[in-house]
Amino acid sequence: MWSILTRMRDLITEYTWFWWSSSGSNSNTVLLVGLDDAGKTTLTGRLTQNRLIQAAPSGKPSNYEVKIGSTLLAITDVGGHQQARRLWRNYMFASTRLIFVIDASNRKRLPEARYELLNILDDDEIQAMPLLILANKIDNIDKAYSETELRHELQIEKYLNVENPRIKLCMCSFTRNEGYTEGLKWLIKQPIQLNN
Ligand code: G3D
Ligand code: MG
Repeated sequence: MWSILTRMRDLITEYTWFWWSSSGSNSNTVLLVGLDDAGKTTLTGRLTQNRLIQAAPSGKPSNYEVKIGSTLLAITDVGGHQQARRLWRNYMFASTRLIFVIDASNRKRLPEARYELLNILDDDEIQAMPLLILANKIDNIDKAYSETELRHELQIEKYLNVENPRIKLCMCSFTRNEGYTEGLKWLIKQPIQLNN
């Protein structure tokens, strides 16, 4: 009985959070990064139309506008292939918040994802930017890392074990529409520096 109530509460949260008001700036630029195939396009489909969209072949950066309460997010997806990754840093300077999507079920590519993530976290010039890590595809239950394993594998414990962490890790599944709303709510509430 309790699990049914919990599931109902989760469902209501997942489908109504768009209308919740938020504190913070009225306009925010969010850069969406992560390796190719992590689920970035799937997330933008969820956020803009709340449905699964067919991923277009990687190419030009894509821009999306998402209204969350009183907060308008301008989300840019630059792509995740090697060539696109070189652009991430340039786009970061025009952004106020970051989302890093990881395929939590792809153990083979975890070192590659960790390398790119730590590059961002250790970059002195973007230290102040809040960063949400969305560990996607946890519906692949046989392969997906647990949250504890992932914190360890990504070597992000030191960034999380502080009083006011600038990063947050959320375990989620975009196809199941689960697990990412709490992270987005956290992200838009973080104080931002406009002149990063
Ligand atoms: P990208 O934009 O980061 O490159 P995409 O990634 O959004 O194009 O997603 C890559 C593949 O992962 C897609 O599969 C997509 O359906 C799948 N995917 C996205 N989110 C999830 C999820 O939560 N769970 C699972 N199991 N798969 C997911 P295809 O087959 O179309 O390439
Ligand atoms: Mg894509």
